[in-house]
Amino acid sequence: MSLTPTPADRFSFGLWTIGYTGADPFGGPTREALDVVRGVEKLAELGAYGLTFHDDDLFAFGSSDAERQTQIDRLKKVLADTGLVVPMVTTNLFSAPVFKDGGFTSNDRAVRRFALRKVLRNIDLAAELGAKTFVMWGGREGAEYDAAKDIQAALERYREAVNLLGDYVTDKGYDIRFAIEPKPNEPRGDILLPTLGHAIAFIDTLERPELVGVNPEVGHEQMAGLNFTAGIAQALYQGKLFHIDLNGQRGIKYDQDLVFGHGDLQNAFSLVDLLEHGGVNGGPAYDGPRHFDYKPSRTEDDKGVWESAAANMRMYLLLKERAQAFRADPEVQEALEAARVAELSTPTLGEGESYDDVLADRSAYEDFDADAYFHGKGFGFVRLQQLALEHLMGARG
Ligand code: ASC
Ligand code: MN
Ligand code: MN
Ligand code: MN
Repeated sequence: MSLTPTPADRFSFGLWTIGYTGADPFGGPTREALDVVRGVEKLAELGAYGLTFHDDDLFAFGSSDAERQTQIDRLKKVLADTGLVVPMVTTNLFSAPVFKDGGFTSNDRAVRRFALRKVLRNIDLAAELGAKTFVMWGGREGAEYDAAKDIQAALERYREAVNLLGDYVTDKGYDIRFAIEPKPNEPRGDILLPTLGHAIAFIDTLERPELVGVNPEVGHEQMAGLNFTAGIAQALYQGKLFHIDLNGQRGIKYDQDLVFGHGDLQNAFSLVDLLEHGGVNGGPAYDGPRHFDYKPSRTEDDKGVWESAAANMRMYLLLKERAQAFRADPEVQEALEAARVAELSTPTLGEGESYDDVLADRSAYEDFDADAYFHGKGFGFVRLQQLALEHLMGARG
């Protein structure tokens, strides 16, 4: 397997990631602003296939129509010159001061209407550029104080907004689906739809649920102490993994946006295994872009920015290589068998069985000796985990 990224790997990057200048809440920028043309050229050189962006990454908030168009034209030209594509577009409803209490769910109705217009305009641009996914990260949709936000009303306004956007793309005939990106907190004290589970439940309440899925970010779920791979498995199972944000995070703290694999490496390994191979028992794999939403650390210079961009792709490919070796190892297959991992796909009920049959089955209860059942036998999960980690460490095959 080649460790050199090519467009066939479908790696994409946010313009805000490679363009991050290092500004944080405690200090200003440590690097120069990045021009979109140079950004696309560098990504193409490194073997990426796609660029994604927020409207405000490409043309500053408040740009005139002419300034906006100039930037769109410059982007289109460099895309044509390099062959890069724009698989996803998203809207910035969090940086401008007007969004300080949110966009779709600001307590202020005029702000909500402005947010809708900003998003509708950006959907037209997404369609024009051929993007198939439109991400909505509601970073400011939340609150610090319980009394300050009626969460039920906020969810209703969120619903109203997403329903309207669904009507819009349907009426316009755009081939675009939406992906909600959950995050538990930061920049708000608490953010609406804090985890992918909350988002999937919310999507069920929409008028066109088939148009809406999730865009989970590694670090965002891990900030809530959750197992990202397990969450992704549920999103795949429910047909809702429309897009993904890969990066690294080390535990429950501020959103680190490290290079993919530079946080919880074990979870990154199981994630790549799942994305590439699907469930062990045949559950779906992921076929969308491998999108990186990381921040080149503030300590890095321009050279370090591109080294870190390349590191994301290399980490993914290395993990993919290790996951393939793990799956191909006969000892792993034997350990999986011993751990009865495949047995979980055997239905608990027999063909056509009802609760009456289960109730009539004495072997299931009356004659089932729960105390003696395992006779001191374990599942051997630790052996399996050791084999996984040895593959991850390159100690086998
Ligand atoms: C996004 C997205 C995020 C945020 C963040 C902005 O579109 O996926 O996680 O915006 O990267 O800094
Ligand atoms: Mn993040
Ligand atoms: Mn993200
Ligand atoms: Mn982010």
